Amino acid sequence: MAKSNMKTLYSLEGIGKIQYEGKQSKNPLAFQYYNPSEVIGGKTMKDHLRFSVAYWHTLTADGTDMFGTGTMQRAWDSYSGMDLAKARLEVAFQLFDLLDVPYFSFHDRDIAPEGETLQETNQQLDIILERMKEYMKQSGVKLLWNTANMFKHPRFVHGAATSCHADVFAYAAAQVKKGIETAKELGADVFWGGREGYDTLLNTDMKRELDHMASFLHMAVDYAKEIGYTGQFLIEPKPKEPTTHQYDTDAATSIAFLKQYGLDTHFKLNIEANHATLAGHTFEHELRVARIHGLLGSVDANQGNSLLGWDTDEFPTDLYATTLAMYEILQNGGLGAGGLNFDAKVRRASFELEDILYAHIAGMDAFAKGLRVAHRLIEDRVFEDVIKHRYRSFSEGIGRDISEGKANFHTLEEYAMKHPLIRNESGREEQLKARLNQYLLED
Ligand code: XLS
Ligand code: NI
Ligand code: NI
Repeated sequence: MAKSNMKTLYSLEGIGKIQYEGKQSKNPLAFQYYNPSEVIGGKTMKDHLRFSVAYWHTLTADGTDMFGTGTMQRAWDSYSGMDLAKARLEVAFQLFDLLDVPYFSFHDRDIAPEGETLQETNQQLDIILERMKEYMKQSGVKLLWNTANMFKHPRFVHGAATSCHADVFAYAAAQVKKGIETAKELGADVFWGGREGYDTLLNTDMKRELDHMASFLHMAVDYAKEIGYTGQFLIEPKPKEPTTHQYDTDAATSIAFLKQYGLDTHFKLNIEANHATLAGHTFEHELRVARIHGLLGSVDANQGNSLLGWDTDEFPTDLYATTLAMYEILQNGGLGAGGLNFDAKVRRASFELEDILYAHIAGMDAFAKGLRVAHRLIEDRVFEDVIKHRYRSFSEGIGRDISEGKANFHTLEEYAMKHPLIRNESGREEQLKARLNQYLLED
């Protein structure tokens, strides 16, 4: 593909590929912890972490917030329409190259503008997808997942698959059909509920909406089968925002929904850190819930702001969170076809182009550090041994009977009567947190 003079235009001139320089480095355009080729536990860091750039935050978003207009200084914004879409695509692959990330993700509407009709929208999308395929081939960068934006346009005011209007359901189906075709061509597919929830029960038939959502997802599974798409479908839990109550509130709720409707063999979860905390859980809790059900598919790597009550989608820099997240991911045996997708945006006041690089470097280093620490914690069985010891009463006597399903209320009552003295032991929470700190600081 012909290169334009956009490199200069985008002011990335002079910035070379970001290199690993080690933790003593003071160079803000270098990695201190992320050393892609370094092998940890038999796998390179690059293969463990499978980083992905989120197109919508990094190439498309302009810094608009509830009170103010865009602030981002993006030279490519001088274009409009399809020219803008093409310019963003070009700069996207320059960024992927500089950061050496192996994956990216997008919503259909971030990469190409909507036309007057669905036909025109699809045509515009195809033009960009064709080019994207070319760039992907040249660079080796792959698509982690694509998804349908079914929340921005006013037609989705009442939701998409859970809209009260059948025409919207049909439109959404057409959009996801195209998304599955795209995924078959380029990558995986993810469903984020968008506006799948309700604002007030006074006008809502909850049972019907849940049934509709399930039948929508079954149709997606059927269509995938029909066209021979074998990638992974993902559901991304989120508790609120934009609707007051989202149906995919958290991992446990999403799993119950998938099981209730016989969808759990077709879908896994894409766990997002900021959605976890919005739901009143820790990131590691949501990962654990998904993991123990065998449904951890992929991760949206970001963080929230505990002082703000909304989805701030900040770049992840909290080392406790990245360490405990990597702990879950390693215990899961990795993310399979999933990855760590930076569903994160630079702050509105970080409006210069370089900030995109600093932000990704910060996130990549935070997860690289988390990986190193989590790997050592697991190798040294720091928590495993404590946990094993803590539950030891279930490996002998009455405890073993309970574990092996040999106990019943009669035998347990008899036992309880005979053993009136119960001796509990300390949970040692503070001591364990100090151990975690020690590992974090040592590495
Ligand atoms: C928004 C979601 C969104 C999904 C993809 O809160 O996190 O960005 O990841 O639609
Ligand atoms: Ni997300
Ligand atoms: Ni989010």
